[in-house]
Amino acid sequence: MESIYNNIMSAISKCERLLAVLIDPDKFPVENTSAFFKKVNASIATHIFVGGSIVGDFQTETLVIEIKKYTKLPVVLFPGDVTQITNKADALLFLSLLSGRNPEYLIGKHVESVSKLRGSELEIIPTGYMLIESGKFTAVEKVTGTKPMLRNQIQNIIDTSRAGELLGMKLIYLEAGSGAKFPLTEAIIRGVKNELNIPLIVGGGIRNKEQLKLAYDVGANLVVIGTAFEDDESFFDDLKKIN
Ligand code: 1GP
Repeated sequence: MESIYNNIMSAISKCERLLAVLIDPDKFPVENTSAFFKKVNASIATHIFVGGSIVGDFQTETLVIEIKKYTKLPVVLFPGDVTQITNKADALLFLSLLSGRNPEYLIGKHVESVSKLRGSELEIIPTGYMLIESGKFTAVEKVTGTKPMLRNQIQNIIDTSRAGELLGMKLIYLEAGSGAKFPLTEAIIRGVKNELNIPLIVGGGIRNKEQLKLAYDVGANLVVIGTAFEDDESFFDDLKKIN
């Protein structure tokens, strides 16, 4: 497979809007994969992200193997833990939790993962991950023991994302948290995008076409949606490809 990161860059240069369907191995019934991917493949989705905050050993690998049977879309790991890394996927978001100050999620888990990544063909994409408060206590906060950034402290959010870029990260993932009550505000997305020279991923709490369009219009290059598809697969019908 061609470089997923290069494909993202090339899509952005053509002003294409990218959409990742997030699948949490802990919540997704593997036996639904075939039916679910009929809908995914007919939709405007461009990427599959796989990961979750709390996932049992081998659940991710089993699911990735199954997903690969039903789609040609790139499968990108979005791991909540080292145990979720599998060579069966195409790429790995190598996440640093820039919004928090827990060294385990800034460098500790990364060191732990190296023995697993040695010799692996996974494309590794260093990604600055930033959790912004969304009116709900999230699994990320619970697992990482960190607090999200305050949504009214926009300059701090902008400066943090820019620091991630200066550290050499290739993507910034701005996150309201899975199942967030409300998605990130226009001001946050726009402010961060204006300062960044690397692609911007936005996710959390996006449940309809209007919110999706707004996220793109104000600067998201790639939007991630999970819960809306988990709750109601008919959302894929709204996002069908137009041939
Ligand atoms: C979570 O950004 C993703 O990490 C997707 O969030 O489940 O709310 O769509 P939702």
